[in-house]
Amino acid sequence: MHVASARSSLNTAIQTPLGEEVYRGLTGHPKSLCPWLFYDEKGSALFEQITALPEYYVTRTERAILADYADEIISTAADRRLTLVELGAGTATKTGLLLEAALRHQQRVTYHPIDVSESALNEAKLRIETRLPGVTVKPRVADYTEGLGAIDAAGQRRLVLFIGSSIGNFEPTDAVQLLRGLRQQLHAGDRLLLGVDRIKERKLLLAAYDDKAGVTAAFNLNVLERLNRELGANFNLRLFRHCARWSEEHSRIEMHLESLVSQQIFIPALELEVKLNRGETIHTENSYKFTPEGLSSLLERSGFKPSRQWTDERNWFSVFLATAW
Ligand code: AVJ
Repeated sequence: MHVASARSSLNTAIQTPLGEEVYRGLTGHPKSLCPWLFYDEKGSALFEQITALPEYYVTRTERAILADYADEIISTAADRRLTLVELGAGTATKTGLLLEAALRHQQRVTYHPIDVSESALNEAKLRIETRLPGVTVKPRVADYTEGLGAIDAAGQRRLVLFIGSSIGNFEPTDAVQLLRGLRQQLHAGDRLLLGVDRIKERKLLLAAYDDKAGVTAAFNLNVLERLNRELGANFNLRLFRHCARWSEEHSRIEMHLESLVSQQIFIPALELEVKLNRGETIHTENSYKFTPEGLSSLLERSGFKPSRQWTDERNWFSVFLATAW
């Protein structure tokens, strides 16, 4: 291969979001990779499996809260007719509960799911419009940090859903930035519904991120498989071990991939050599857990006034309704 063409293929790989992130993460100290890298086709399927695991209480607990309180949530939010917007909607399986409640409250609802995955959005539109006549779905392929202001709510009250504990993936300062950015695109009086996981017994948290069946381990290791496939890397998955840790100091679950030996990895598309010591880890995810006070303060610092909170009988998960002011 000519030097010139090697350069240009290198540049194209580094300039993709994937290449940029992998380069940044694996040349950093300590080594890390961003959680969004998990969600290729296989990773998304593994995440769906995680949500059904006995140890992973997160999804089913939030769903139970929405099932119990959807009508109350909607009537608290709806001082005017509502338009629903969802950030990182995915296939929007829990949203149906809120849409049904909204339909009991008003005859027609417009729902704007925003997600980076076009296929997930198409699936959601088809499923929801078939099952819930009265709901008009207007999907939007976008990163949820942008383009919310462009959504025409036709004078209705916007209810923005940011559920599924997605906020937990952000560093506290980034979470504030994200919510402030969101606030700027809303009008005073618009609503935010935030689903967050709560601090609980360490044993329960660790089990949720290190299940017996090994699905979370496979989910974590899949990121290396993705780098092998998409960047030509030569990670040997058997030389890494999934590990989940609870950091009391940061109130977060950390997921890491620990190198079992001293080894060198080559990533041709980035012309990058990565050296790992035995026991060194690649930090792949933070999942922050909250107290109601911590979350209220986060909302207040971001321009939202918390109005109500709903939780399950074990206080494992909370759904917060807040108002932009
Ligand atoms: C999708 C970010 C809510 O943090 O619980 C599940 C992702 N990682 N198991 C979470 C995840 C490992 C999940 N979120």
